Amino acid sequence: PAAEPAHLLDLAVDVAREAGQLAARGQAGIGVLETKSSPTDVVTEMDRSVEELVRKRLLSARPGDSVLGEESGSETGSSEVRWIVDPIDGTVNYLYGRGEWAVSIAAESRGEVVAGVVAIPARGETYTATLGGGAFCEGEPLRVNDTVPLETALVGTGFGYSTDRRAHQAEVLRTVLPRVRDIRRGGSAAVDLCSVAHGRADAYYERGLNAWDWSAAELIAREAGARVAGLNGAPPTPDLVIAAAPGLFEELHDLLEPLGADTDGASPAT
Ligand code: LIP
Repeated sequence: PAAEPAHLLDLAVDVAREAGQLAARGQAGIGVLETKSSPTDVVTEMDRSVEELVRKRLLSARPGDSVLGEESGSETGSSEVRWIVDPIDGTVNYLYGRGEWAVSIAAESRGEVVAGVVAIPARGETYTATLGGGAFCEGEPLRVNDTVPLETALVGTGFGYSTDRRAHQAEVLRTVLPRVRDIRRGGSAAVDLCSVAHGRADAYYERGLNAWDWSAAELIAREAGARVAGLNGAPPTPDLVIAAAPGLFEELHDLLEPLGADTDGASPAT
């Protein structure tokens, strides 16, 4: 099948909305659980079922495609298109009945992300972008905030799950917090990147993400005018993702680099 970004996006939007409804129904049920399973099991279960639905829908529409998903890894097809899927990004928010979680689906064609959707069911907001075609929220065009000095920037970030990583992230934050307007820890990287695209935050950085967390939202932020990169302009990697309007991006980058924000800190002396 043809791999025009607009067609891939249409499919991704339909699938993300359907998946979002399934997940939202599941979230509503978490509060009334019986003791036979713990809430975290239920989230893991839901993560799997949502990813399964997304896979099924994408591959029945486009049988030769490949899929990389957070829950079940990669499945390789014969076409030039690969889908990158995070069924529920922001699982801790999901578990606690909060609204900041998203279904994220990106379409990559010959190794380049050409379409992306981040559906946020609890807010009734769907963010979309195609490569070169701009970024939108519910059809409204998005633009990042004008560049501001770091000291007046609202900066989103997030923390990894391992305690060693967190200790160093706290060290980095000790330096960053007094230098910015304020910090937000939203709990979903995909939503955080969309917030930069939407002007609801000026910048964002996080260490320890995976491609399924950032792929769709990176395109959305970029198409809205943000720079999204790791250190020294390299493409995002699990080491570090930074996003902000040009100018502010460099200021944040230059603060983070000497702090070793792309590392877990100095290894203990031997
Ligand atoms: C989460 C990220 C969040 C990060 C968490 C976690 P998940 O993804 O979106 O920004 O701080 O450590 O990785 O696990 O909810 O899909």
